Amino acid sequence: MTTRIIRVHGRRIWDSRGRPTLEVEVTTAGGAVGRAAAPAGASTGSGEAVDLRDGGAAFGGRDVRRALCGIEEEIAPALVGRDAADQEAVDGLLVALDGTADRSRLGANALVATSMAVARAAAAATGLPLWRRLAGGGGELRLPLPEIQVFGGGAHAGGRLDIQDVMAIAIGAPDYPTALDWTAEIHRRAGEAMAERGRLCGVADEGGWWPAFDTNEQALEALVRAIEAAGRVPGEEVAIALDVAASEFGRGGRYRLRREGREMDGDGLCTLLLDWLRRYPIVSIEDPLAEDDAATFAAFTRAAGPRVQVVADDLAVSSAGRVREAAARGAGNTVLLKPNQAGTLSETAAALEAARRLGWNAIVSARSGETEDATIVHLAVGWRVPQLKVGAMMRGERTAKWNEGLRIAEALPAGAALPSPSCFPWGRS
Ligand code: 2PG
Ligand code: MG
Repeated sequence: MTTRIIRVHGRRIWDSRGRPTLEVEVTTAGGAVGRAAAPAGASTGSGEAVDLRDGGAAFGGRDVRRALCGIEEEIAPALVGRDAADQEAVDGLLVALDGTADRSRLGANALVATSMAVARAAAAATGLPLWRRLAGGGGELRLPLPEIQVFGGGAHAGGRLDIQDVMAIAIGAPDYPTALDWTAEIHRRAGEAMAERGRLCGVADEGGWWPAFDTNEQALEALVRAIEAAGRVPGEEVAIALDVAASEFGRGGRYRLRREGREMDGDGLCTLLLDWLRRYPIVSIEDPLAEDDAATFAAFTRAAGPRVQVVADDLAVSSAGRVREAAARGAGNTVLLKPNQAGTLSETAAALEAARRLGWNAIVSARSGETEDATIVHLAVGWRVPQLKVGAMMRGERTAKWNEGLRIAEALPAGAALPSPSCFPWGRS
């Protein structure tokens, strides 16, 4: 059997925040090698699978030597001899081996790198790119619509904005390369305008500009101006997506907008966001309320209406069970899928499946701490997820993903075509 695993090798490498992370290489009997690396979040949901980090003084306690030992001493011996082509069995074994509910014994970082490396090895062994192997039969494959960061904030930019991601979605772009072209120009224009006003501090964790705004709303105004300066029509060709990441500044129903020196309850935050929805071309809002405020999250989802994409990240943490709970409450209509929140690919796929059954949409997402690993692009294409969130078109760990999409486009029967507008809440009549 060419897909039999004969070697699992862990390696300590570096992520885009200059922190240690894990890479795993899986070799099969046929000589195929699959490699994948673990990303790391900064604004993590409390229900996420947990990384194993060393603690202590070095690298802020974030070293991964213990997790690396787990790969070499426990995961490798358990996986050797198993079939890389049976992803569910491999992932089930990883979960059982870890033995904890939150994956903290071996670490979600060890598990996700191994799980993705096994998938890549199985694809390599059968001579297929991963996206094609994941797709199996079924319908047409398209590249995902990019959700691209222009301004960073929150935990990714020292709290310079309260909201975390101010992003552009090229909803009117005819294809994937054009979506990148339009957004790159918007990103450039936004940076230029900020520099002219002396409001540019640098680049945030995901490659968006690290801005000096006085209010959160100034970021929305600046993005609309950048869209226009790039020659695009706001709301028709390019719209705004936000990740409010409200769990970062809200707890127990109170929300503190430090940038603006004001505090409000959940209803107050809803009112603020609904006002933005009326006045700016926003089509998507992620984590509008905190993870401990599901009732207000649901109230916001109802008030925003069916044409606005309301994305559950911290609330659903790529977990099938939590997607079901959120949907039962009416909190959100779209799930953000980050494999390391779940721990393994099979669990991430289960969250996608749960979302689909409930009529929810999905977005595959990178983390704020990334590597050059581009596996998530293959997941988005192969799993037919219509959107991808990776950060900006700057910083190598981000371009690694956007550029992988350009490569995949050359092999897709539909070329660089994007999903039909009817795949998205804002495109439905
Ligand atoms: C998010 C991600 C990406 P992090 O909140 O959606 O923007 O950030 O990886 O820090 O959780
Ligand atoms: Mg988020």
